[in-house]
Amino acid sequence: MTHQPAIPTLSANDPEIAGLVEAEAARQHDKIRLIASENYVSRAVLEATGSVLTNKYSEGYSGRRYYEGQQNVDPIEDLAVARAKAVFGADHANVQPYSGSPANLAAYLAFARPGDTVLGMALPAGGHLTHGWSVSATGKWFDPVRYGVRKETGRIDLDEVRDLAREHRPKLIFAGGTAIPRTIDFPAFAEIAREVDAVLVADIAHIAGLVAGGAHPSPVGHAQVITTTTHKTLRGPRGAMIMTDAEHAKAIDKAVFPGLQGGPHNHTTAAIAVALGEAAAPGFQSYAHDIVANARALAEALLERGFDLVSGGTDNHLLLVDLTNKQVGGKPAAQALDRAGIELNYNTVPFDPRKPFDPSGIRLGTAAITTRGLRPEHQPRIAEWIERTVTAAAREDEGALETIAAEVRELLGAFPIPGYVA
Ligand code: DSN
Repeated sequence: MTHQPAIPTLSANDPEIAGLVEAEAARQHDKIRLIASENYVSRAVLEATGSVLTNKYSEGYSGRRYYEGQQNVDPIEDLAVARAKAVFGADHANVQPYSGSPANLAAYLAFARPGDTVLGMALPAGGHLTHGWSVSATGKWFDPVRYGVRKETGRIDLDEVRDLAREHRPKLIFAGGTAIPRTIDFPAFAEIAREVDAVLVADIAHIAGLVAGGAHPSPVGHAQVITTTTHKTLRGPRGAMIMTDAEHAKAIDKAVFPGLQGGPHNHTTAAIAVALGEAAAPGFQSYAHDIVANARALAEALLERGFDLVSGGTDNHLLLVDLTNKQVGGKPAAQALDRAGIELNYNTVPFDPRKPFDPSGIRLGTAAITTRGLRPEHQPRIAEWIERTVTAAAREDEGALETIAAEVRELLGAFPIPGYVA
């Protein structure tokens, strides 16, 4: 039972860290991983991430660096950029942001000034911290206005978005978030942004793989700026990219470097290129559609068991469950599910009466289990385990959780993961 690629030198030189890496590989093998922002990357992506490229400094852009020795890094970054443009059909791509939050900050630096108004989705409604939430620098240094979802439907209220945009004339409008189970209407957001002369930033971190695989409409041609992490449904390394139309390219490049960052992480750039190569290969389109099919099947199975899904279901990889009717909070449920071998996170639900650190909901996503090969026919079993666990959690029945964890491990034994040989 070992991590793949194998880590013999690490094991010899630093057994303490190696032991924890091995334990993490086993943990990722033994759990049904339903955290909506996670996945299993390929072994090729793992190899690129662990390569000697981590040794190199490359401040600047290809052909315009501040350090010598870029004979290999330049073509790697060129490939990553070309593949991003091809996969998404974008005019321009910057693959250097360290992760999603810095990518979003680049949009602020490029197109707004401190104190300017920005319009984003409220965090408790499904937005992201960097869309202007109060505790984020974006909420402290800018003047944020927030939209939410309709109480009756759990869906984005585009009338509210339009009204707020007309009233506040934001410099930036963010479309996208971290807990949105439904299709995002990019053309409608674009129309609103055009009307008030705002730059539309589509944050597709969660759905990038679905967009790449044709399982969610693309924001290209609607949003001038598209930010994304590379490690969620897109199934690449921890990192991010920004795509733009031709007009907004230069400002974004200047904002990323030298505006916000120094040297790009070249090992990550290479791994992004590898992941984008995989996203362009035959098979990725089916993967993207399979993620959605699994999410729909899981939603149906949970609804049949009386779970209350925000918006009543899902169009993408993500489900948000309000556990109020199950008499258990999101946090104790998530902790019990983890002990039962089902890993997810507690989450606020729209209009949540409870506190963010102890909210009413749990968030689930199907990107990782789909990579692993689980199919719609497995989803009723997962829903059954979730129900049994939630019931056991309400009764504080630890024995029931151990039984479920053993059943989970038995099923998963037939579904290998790329980073581990059992
Ligand atoms: N942490 C990411 C997520 O889980 O959605 C957002 O930053």
